[in-house]
Amino acid sequence: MEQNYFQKEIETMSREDMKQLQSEKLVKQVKHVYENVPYYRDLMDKKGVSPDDIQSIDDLHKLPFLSKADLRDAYPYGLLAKPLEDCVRIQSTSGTTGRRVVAFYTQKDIDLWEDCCARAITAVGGTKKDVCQVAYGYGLFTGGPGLNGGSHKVGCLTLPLSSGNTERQIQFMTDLSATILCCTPSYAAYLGESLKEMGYTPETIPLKAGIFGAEPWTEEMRKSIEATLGIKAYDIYGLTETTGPGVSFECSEQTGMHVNEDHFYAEIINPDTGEVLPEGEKGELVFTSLDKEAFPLLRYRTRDICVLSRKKCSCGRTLVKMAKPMGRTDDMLIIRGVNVFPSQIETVLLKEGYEPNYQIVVDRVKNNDTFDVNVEMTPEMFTDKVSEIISMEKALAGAMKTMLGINPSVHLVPPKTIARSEGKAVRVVDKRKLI
Ligand code: DLL
Repeated sequence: MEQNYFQKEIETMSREDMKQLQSEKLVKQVKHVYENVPYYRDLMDKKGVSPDDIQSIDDLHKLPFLSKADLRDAYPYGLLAKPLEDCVRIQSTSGTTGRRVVAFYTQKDIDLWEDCCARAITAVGGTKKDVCQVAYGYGLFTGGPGLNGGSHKVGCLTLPLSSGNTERQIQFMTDLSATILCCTPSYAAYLGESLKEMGYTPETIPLKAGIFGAEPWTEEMRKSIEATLGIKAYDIYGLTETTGPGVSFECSEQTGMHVNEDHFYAEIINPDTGEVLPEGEKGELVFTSLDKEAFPLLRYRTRDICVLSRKKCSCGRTLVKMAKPMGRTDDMLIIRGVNVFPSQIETVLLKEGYEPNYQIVVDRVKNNDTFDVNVEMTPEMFTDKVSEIISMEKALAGAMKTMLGINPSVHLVPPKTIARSEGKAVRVVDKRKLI
């Protein structure tokens, strides 16, 4: 029978049935972890909680948290819950300092993960008639392999381009009439710019939808990508520690991402106290893998700041929704004592008519923070008249001051002088040594 990746019985399940399903899975999962992961067993013993104390999802709060520091301590095999001979794959996170995070998968874990990505592709209207261009990186990064697997499951013709080589991306996209594009939002914006320069208009670009994630992006950026490429742009979220992309995905309503909560239970906590917060309150997102076998993290602290909502969704799905992450508890910059999120800068730029091509440089000179924002002028606004540039810089700095509460030094630079990214954009250069 043909698989239908709108998994109606799960995705539209009643709240009570979902809670029942999650509870059954959690009870089993806690036993599995306690018996097979000495590292987590120690944490549970220290907290004085045993598998018998976990009878339903309502008992989840009794379990200890895991964080990136635990992953580093237990590196590489300390959190593995299955014998190595049952594992078929690893994936790893890109570029954090110190030890990398290595996640393990059994074949069943890969199937589960690819199912989640297939649900995401289906939610943007994808079917076996689509041509799906996967321009996330392949390899250790989860973006390429995850969406590639999801695209196969849906039955799309999959173009495994990986990231980079923009000329080749555009050639395949236009020659083979790709209809769905999967990549980071910053790379989607860059592809859009390149297509425009080559004379393509939104009407002549074959794409109809994009599945963009792996980094923060704003509503303004969504609108700008949608206009340039002539598509609907959907968000997708995930992290290596839980599987990769597809932990949550956007539907036709485009107002947040449905969490695949039959596999990943989401909580929002107060990052300072660990207290679980009620629906609708902003805090740190925490995930529990309910049925992963090899690397089943319980109460993993993502550091992403987020809000959950159970408001009725017009798409019919009942899966809880998470907002776009609003920053991270650990990428938040504190400049001259003020909290600054790069996404706030992006919002100002797009509102003021700039493209989201910018870089924040923070330094400390004589015990004072310096805060510089380099911003590309668009070709339309480009000028070499110093007086004009100075007044544009002043206006932009004023708009940023209004948003942030502190004054940056804005430096306008000619178009195309800030390095473009084929993966995650490097938005912040923090030269301060604060630790
Ligand atoms: O970025 C997995 C992924 C690949 C997601 C492709 C979506 C698409 P990591 O490299 O482990 O995994 O990074 C995970 O990236 O904790 C968030 O801070 C951030 N992130 C992921 N998706 C989004 C998104 C992949 N849609 C970390 N919006 C997460 C904002 C995101 N931030």
